[in-house]
Amino acid sequence: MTSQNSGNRKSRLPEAPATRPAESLKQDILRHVLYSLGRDTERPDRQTVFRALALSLRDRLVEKWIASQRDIYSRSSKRVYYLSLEFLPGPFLRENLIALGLENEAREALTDMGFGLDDVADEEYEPGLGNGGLGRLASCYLDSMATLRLPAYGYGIHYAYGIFYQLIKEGRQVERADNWLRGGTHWEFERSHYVHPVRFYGQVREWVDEQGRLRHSLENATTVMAMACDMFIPGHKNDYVLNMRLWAAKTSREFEFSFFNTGDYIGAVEEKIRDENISMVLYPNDEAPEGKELRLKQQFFLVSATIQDIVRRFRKKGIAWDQLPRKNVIHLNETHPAVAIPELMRILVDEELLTWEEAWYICVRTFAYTNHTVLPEALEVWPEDLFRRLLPRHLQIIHEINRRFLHDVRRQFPNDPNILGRVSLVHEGESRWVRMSHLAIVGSFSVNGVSAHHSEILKESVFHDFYKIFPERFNNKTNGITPRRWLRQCNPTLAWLITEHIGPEWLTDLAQLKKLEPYVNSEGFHRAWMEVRLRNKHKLAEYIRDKNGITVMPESLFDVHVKRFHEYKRQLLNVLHVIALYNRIRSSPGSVTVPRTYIFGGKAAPGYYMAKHIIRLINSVAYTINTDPRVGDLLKVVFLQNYCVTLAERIIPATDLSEQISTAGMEASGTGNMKFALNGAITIGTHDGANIEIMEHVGNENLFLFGLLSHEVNEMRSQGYNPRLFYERDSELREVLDMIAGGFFSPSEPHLFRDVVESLLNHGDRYMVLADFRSYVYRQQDAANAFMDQAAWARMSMLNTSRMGFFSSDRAVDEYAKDIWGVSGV
Ligand code: 9GP
Repeated sequence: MTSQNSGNRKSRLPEAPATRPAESLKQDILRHVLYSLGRDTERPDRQTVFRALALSLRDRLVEKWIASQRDIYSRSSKRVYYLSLEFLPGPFLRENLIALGLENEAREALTDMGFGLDDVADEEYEPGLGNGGLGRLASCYLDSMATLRLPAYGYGIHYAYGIFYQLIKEGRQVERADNWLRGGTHWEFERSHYVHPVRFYGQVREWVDEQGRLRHSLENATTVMAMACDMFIPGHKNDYVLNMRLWAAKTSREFEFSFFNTGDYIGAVEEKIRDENISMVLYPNDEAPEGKELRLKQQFFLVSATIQDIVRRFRKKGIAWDQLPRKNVIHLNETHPAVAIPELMRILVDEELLTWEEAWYICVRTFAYTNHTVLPEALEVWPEDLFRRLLPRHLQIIHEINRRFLHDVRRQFPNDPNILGRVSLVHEGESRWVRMSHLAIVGSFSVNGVSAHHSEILKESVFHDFYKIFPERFNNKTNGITPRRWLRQCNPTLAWLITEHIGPEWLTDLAQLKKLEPYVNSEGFHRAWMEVRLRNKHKLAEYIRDKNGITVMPESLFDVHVKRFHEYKRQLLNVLHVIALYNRIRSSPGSVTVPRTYIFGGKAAPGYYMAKHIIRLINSVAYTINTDPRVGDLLKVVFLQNYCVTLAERIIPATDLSEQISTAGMEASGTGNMKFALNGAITIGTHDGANIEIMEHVGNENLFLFGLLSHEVNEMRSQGYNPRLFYERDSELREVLDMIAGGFFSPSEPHLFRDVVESLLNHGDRYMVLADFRSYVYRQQDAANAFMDQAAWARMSMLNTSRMGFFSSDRAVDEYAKDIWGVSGV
């Protein structure tokens, strides 16, 4: 990442106070080069300039943050605390420059120093503190909360290692540690004085105090300190800045002293390392919790430090505890931070000596919970034994919550005794498990899904019993994405073209994009639109040539499937179709007329065998096709390694066809689908998650939906789905599967991919790949036909962009603010 390019000799030490913003920025950069980074201002390298620019922006951000905090204090506003085990902010530099309105000034300042803004921005290494959709959504929401001037705080973990760096070696995924901190942190402030003790393990002591009250306290606990690291999230050109506070684990001082005093120096250091491990690494599992003790520790670590912070701020107000929900709302992003519910109960009952009823009244009015998945394996549960060992008092509290809850349910449903087992917070069987989603629902006043379709599924099936018990709690908040990053920043020329025609208001009011519609019939606009898109494709083609050594035709249809690898996302269905096309090209040249470039990207959880195997299959298929001279430019297959926010920003603006092909009923929402459509890509997708709402907004004629509906998936399964029938009936499909199983793509290891085919034919094809294959092939043909008419394609592309206004995270966050949080902008 570092570069030795040095600037020209015009650089100088800080001079007299500058007046022009560009000049003032330049002086700040030089000051940081010298005084913060200790480098010679005459010849800073690019990395140094990047860091100095970041520090100069941080100066501006912190000033605005302090002013924003004062505003919140002076108005005594109700605050929103957004708790998430993951945030995936992506690189900050451009986003901050745009938000601060300093892009041109930075360009000028850097040019003056002999650097290009693009090159300097490329020096940034993004913090990968999330797995995918859930973490990226949290970051989009912080951006919108800042833009809407909400009194909000993001709380998460400062992992030393984020999501692993993915390499593709001989077609296989190889994981490398992601040391995102190796270049230092230029955006954050480490608050070594802001530490909270977090206590694990130990035993609960019960005792009676002088007033005759039964009290509980934790003895012999292990204490780890949580230290705050603050990063700033600016609103769009509104001088408002929010704080994302990430906790890093530090060993406690008493601990160090005790060991050093007894002379066990190495012991002290070992313990220190063990304690600090808590925030060492992000778990790389998306949609399938690993159930490891360290992960539960991480969850409690975040929760305990955050609740202490919230309580500290609340105490300063000196008002009664029952005012807590009037002044604060705590949002749980998934069940990961749900242990916040018993933690707040513990503080109120054990420390503040409120009665159980008083404390529960406060809790249930303070928490709100968003569910992001319906996959059974992703619904988080913890072995009760583990809970008892790690958080003994919290388990007691969960049992008490459960006892009272089941008591009420029994009264509400006297004729349905089985409901008790279904809704209990503790699953009782051979082994006992704490069900975190049940805890989150029972302890929150609001439970929402993330697309209309998903929220219906929650009510109708996954949480149907709870919906009967608490119908008023359930609601929908369809996800959204920030247009600042996902159009203005990643696709600056398209953004400029849009602004030129309809003005800049769309940046904070995405519905304004509708104003583009009159231009869809203008030939000049068409041409400009397609020119911008083609230029983006040229840039991506260059990147592919540099990174993968593959030459692709920018004029070909760029068909893109980038997201996490999971069987339900069905990258396998895509590759089956690629092979079918390949066979058509080989068997009847001339039958495939639209040249295509298939681009894949995404990480698989390191322990997820089948997902990794599918990555390998794609790379083997890519090798076979790309080296077959009969294919030529008609078909190219590319796997771009290490998909991340930075890479998404390159790929999305260059995409023609966006693959959103999950098994219906399994993708809660998706947000990639929104990013592509906003940038003018056409969706090929299933009736799933937010695809359905995208179809409602852009029009059925402007995207390609296919496949079974969720209720058809369920019906087919309950009637005994037999994937073999599809294999037997469909000769094209049969040929494709036989090639994979027979080693066509792995000649040196003929059995290599047999298990992929087995999973489809002999193990039930859980994700209904074969059932949807034929309708997918037809819709792909429709897409190819549509692409041949470039004018019609351009029209579809423009209509997609112009009708995506609803999918702004500003709209989504505004709905959260009004319907759930009860807060408004300051
Ligand atoms: O799988 C969902 C994805 O569909 C959704 O867009 C995203 C944000 O709401 O959350 C994902 N869920 C998870 O990552 C795990 O719950």
